[in-house]
Amino acid sequence: MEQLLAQVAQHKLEILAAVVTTKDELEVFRVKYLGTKGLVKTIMAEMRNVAPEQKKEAGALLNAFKEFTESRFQQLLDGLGLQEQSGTADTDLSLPGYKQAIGSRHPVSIVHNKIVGIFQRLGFTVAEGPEIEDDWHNFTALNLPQNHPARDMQDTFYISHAEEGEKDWLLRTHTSSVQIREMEKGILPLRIICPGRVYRNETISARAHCFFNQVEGLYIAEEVSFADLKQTLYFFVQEMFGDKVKIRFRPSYFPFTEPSAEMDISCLICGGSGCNVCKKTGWVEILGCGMVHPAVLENCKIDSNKYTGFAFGMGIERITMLSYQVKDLRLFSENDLRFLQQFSAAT
Ligand code: 2NM
Repeated sequence: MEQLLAQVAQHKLEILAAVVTTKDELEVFRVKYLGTKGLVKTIMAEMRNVAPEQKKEAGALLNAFKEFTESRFQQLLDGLGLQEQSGTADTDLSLPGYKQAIGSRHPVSIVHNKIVGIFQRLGFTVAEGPEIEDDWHNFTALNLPQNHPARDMQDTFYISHAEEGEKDWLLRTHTSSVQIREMEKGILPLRIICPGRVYRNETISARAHCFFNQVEGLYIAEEVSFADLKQTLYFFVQEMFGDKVKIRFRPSYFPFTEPSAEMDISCLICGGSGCNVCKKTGWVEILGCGMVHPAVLENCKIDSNKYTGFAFGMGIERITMLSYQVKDLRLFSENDLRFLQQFSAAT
């Protein structure tokens, strides 16, 4: 019995250490241990030599050994199966690899960069400022005193209501507030563009959103004229939309400019013959502009007898819609990949 125990232990080690890498090697293992003349059968035959009072114990030992060997066989078989799945012979090395998804630039970002690039070539520098503003920089300094009816033109998101002696905080409704901050610095001449997100309390639709992006421009120096404004904007339009595009100015009103105008370009879609985009007029509005109101200059401690300036403002989403024929503004903020992936990653 002692001898039998030692033998079984020895064989178990051997079986555990067995390695097979092919079906043939596995067959050799099977014949050697589990075949009709295999080790398990041979050692089972040893039962004959075991004393009767030890038969029960020996039987259990040998049955366990048989099960152990069978399960090791199964283990080796499973191992071969796995190897076959990852086997080299069936691997097609010419298959393309997994594609890494690369992000694309947002269309508003592409157009933003293009607009900024054009004005930078004219000598404008980019100025930025806070999105949370006070009443002075967003309204009062821009010639919209308290209770001025023009304040109703912009539905404002207020984020606090001023207690005695405190400020009213709001989300800027235009980036003109940044231009006020720049003018207040008192460094002249000034030639800046202010791109950035602005907020208005509007019902969201295909044509309006409660936040969007603007680029506003400002040029202040001695003897800046409306002719300078026109030529600057004409250059911008040609660079942006091509040299076949025409422009026209219509008189308008903004409290911060006098005179004020709105600028149209000839319709990019129909070339002026009339379509849905231009509502059959042949023209589409793209920006507002004017000569900076003397009161605005004085609010920023700039001598309005010495300095004059022009300013303009446009919505980046609007220019993007015209450039790419996007018909619904909501697409810009919904992050639908089917929309976003249509734009190139490069620019
Ligand atoms: C517009 C239209 C016309 C404008 C005016 C100023 C400032 F600060 F100089 F007074 N910044 N931007 C302006 C003028 C903006 O947007 C449609």
